[in-house]
Amino acid sequence: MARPFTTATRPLLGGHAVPQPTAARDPSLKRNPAFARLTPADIAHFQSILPSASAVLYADGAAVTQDDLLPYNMDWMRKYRGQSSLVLRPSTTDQVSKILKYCHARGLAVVPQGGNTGLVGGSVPVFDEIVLNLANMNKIRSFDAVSGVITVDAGCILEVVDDHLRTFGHMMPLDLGAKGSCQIGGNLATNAGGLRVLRYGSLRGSVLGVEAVLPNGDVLDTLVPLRKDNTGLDLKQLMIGAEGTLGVITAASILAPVRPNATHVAVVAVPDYAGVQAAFLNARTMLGETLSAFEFWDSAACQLVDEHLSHVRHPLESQQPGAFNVLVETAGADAEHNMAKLDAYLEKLMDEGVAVDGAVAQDQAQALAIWAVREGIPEACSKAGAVFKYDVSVPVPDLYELVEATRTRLAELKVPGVLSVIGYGHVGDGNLHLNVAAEDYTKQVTNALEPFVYEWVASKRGSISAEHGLGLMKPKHLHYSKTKQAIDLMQQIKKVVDPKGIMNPYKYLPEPEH
Ligand code: FAD
Ligand code: 2HG
Ligand code: ZN
Repeated sequence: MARPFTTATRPLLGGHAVPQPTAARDPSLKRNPAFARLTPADIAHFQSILPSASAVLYADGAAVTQDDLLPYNMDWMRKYRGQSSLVLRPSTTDQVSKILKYCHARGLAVVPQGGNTGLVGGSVPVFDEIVLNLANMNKIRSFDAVSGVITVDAGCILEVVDDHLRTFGHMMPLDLGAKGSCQIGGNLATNAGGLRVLRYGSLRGSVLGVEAVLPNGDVLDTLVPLRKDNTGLDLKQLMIGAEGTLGVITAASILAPVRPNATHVAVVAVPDYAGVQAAFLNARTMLGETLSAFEFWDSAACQLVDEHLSHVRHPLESQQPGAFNVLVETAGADAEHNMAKLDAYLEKLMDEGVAVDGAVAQDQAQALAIWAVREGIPEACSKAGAVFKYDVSVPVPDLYELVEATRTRLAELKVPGVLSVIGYGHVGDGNLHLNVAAEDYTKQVTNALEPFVYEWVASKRGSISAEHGLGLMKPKHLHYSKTKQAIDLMQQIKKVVDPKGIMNPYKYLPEPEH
């Protein structure tokens, strides 16, 4: 089922003002003096590796200005802004290899960048790091219908790959609201979760092989299309979820499941969070193997969608304050069987008073309209204001408590400028998105939320990053989810793979203690 992409394609300079550079707003960030600064000889060298004029964007103030590079320096949320004056856009693995070999020798820092839809500040520079943008590496290398394995360049857009697979009756095992902009390399680098984890599991399990360029320019080729391979450490897993700190992913082989030919979508209104849990429990038992997505959002999220997305209409008229909506999707081979199951499920929810309202999509257009509400929430929220995003894993029964506790805290502290606190997400995976929309990214709001949110999550033994990663936002909070031993080991691995620390610096891990 194709879903409309409405979110990450908004015009970059519409809406809120361009933020101050990240480093100007956070004086604790210091440029690493060990990194070299760009010289005219560097630019000439990069031009010799990338002969196409549009592949080397250097802000010399004449042909290319710093403003021209804003889309590469600023993130989707308009929260983080770097000050790079050089963007490189290679088309081949060999070019990436030559670029990194040179950067390694010179001590030039590099930020790999995919679709720049990341939500933790990982995809843009902090200071003057070179942006290595993968958009020109966009070839689908092969698809084998027998094994279902697709091999693609890292810069392929997720939706393009999914559409390609559709023609063979297959699909990507992952889907997210940013599918029209995010790239496979970015998906792997963040180990993206999204809307299909409930059915197809973590992306880690679907990736059979990765081709990556290491920080010294060596190419690590693990692109084998094998489902089973127990020959030593599984090095591709090091690259998945490393957020560009251990190298640049240039290609991947992914197991693409057969696309189910019958998909049904329903939206149900429940009066409280207990209702969300009851609906989920019933979905698991009654829908069994046909259940393919289970998402939820609160009435405050509904309100933001109503207010800010004129093209999206909620299918359920009555949206009581304090109530919740759940989206249930089933997918399988037998349309009649699946529909009968979904009908029985919805009937039970209504009979038992779990649900107070509901609608089942009668056709593809209606199914897309229901998904548009869910997928439109991040965009609606960002139109409301500056958004503080927390992406956490906690046991399902405790999940919504965090939203309530956050509302209470912000009200008690009388924090100025807070516009809305909303909760939504992949409840079937125990993954909550807590979004706080505010007038601006102020210290007062940040200090009210952090470390409060992280402490709350740690008290439940949850994760402070369920699916978005760590980026620039979370390294100093990593200890809430990982032990000292685990962080030490990660730092040691980083040192071995990237001894000069040129790959995506200032991010992902805290600075090692000396
Ligand atoms: P970027 O944002 O460009 O980069 C993300 C990180 O990966 C950076 O650290 C970057 O350095 C690194 N990177 C990028 N490409 C490479 C590469 N080739 N090699 C090495 N490192 C690389 N995320 C979810 O998990 N689930 C969701 O449901 C979800 N929904 C979203 C909805 C919206 C509207 C938006 C804006 C974002 C959403 N995201 C979601 C977050 C984001 O889209 C994902 O994290 C996505 O996987 C990032 O891909 P990208 O190509 O945009 O990567
Ligand atoms: C989603 O599930 C994404 O919609 C984005 O992961 C969540 O913006 C967010 O907080
Ligand atoms: Zn999500």
